[in-house]
Amino acid sequence: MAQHGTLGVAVIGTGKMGADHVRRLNEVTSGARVAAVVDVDAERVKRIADGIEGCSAHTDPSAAMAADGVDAVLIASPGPAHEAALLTAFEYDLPVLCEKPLTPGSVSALRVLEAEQKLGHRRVQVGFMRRYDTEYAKLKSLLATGQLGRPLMLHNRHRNVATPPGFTSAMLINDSVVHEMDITRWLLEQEITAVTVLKPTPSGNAPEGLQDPQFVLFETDGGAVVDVEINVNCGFGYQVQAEVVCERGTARIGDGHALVTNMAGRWGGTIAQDFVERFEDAYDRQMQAWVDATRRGEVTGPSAWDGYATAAVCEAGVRAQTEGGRVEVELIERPAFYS
Ligand code: NAD
Ligand code: ISE
Repeated sequence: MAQHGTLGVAVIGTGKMGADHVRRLNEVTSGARVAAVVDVDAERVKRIADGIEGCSAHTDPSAAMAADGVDAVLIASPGPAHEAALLTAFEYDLPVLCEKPLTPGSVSALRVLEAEQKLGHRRVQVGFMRRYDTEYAKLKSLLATGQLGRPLMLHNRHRNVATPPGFTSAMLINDSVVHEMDITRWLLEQEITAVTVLKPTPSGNAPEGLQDPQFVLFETDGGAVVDVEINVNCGFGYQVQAEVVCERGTARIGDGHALVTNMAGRWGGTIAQDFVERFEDAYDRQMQAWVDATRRGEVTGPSAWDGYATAAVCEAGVRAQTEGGRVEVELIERPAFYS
């Protein structure tokens, strides 16, 4: 470890998520410091590094990984840049927290799996932060007690206020529903075997040509059926809700009832406006867990296998969206390395 046993982190990509992770590492997380920052935007990365003591600025991920005091890597560049950054991190044998997606396709994800297995030890945690959300964690613990019986169905709602420019119909699956793919696999401890996508008439809020909302169905190898409303130009707020229907009861999270006010003959509360606000605690806990595990020499949390499995489900989802019908997920047998 670099200074006083703290973990020196190189942050690759300093846009919306990367900049927030830099702030988090500096101000919230204990036991870590930002030792290097990387971005293809040289001015931006210099501006960020200038505000952090002992932090170097780079436009090349490899130079950052070789920089003084770098012990670990956080990848927050766009998905298509992840594979190259991951393979470079493996060359330096550095632990990595990689924002979702691991890579944007199952073939590239398999290359990452193979390279990590060649190292002989796990290095990657994928940033499926919902696993660190208090409400999802409570739901998972409740299911594990068995009190409710076997899960039969899982209903999900995933709503964003509006999409950024350039957001495509496929991105509703690859960027947004990928979180429900991970959470379904994690909560139910089952693999997703098939995907069907239904397409209502697009909302008047959606940009021209965007298929929004979509209704996505998963089938699992444990016989559960899962639905996802993905609705990314709803206009009113950021909402992520989940309800598990089991043999002896149901359990639901995400209603946002943390603070309810009563005033002037009305009751109500506020709705978060984006993921940074809704999942702030989850991002914080994810980062602390990664730093703590890395300092212990361990790798925990969602693995490269989880990144590969969700990439395979995304591919089936995009095919179901464009070709119609039910599309089966093609998955390799899980290597013992990831059991
Ligand atoms: P962004 O466009 O705001 O930022 C990306 C940054 O990376 C930009 O500053 C860009 O200049 C830089 N960049 C581009 N190519 C690069 C390269 N090859 N090397 C280094 N830097 C490069 O994007 P974002 O919204 O911050 O998303 C970044 C990652 O975080 C994506 O993988 C995305 O899917 C993920 N993400 C996760 C969540 C979540 O809830 N977990 C939410 C949003 C985004
Ligand atoms: C974004 O990339 C995320 O990961 C958010 O968590 C999700 O809610 C959003 O829809 C995606 O675009």
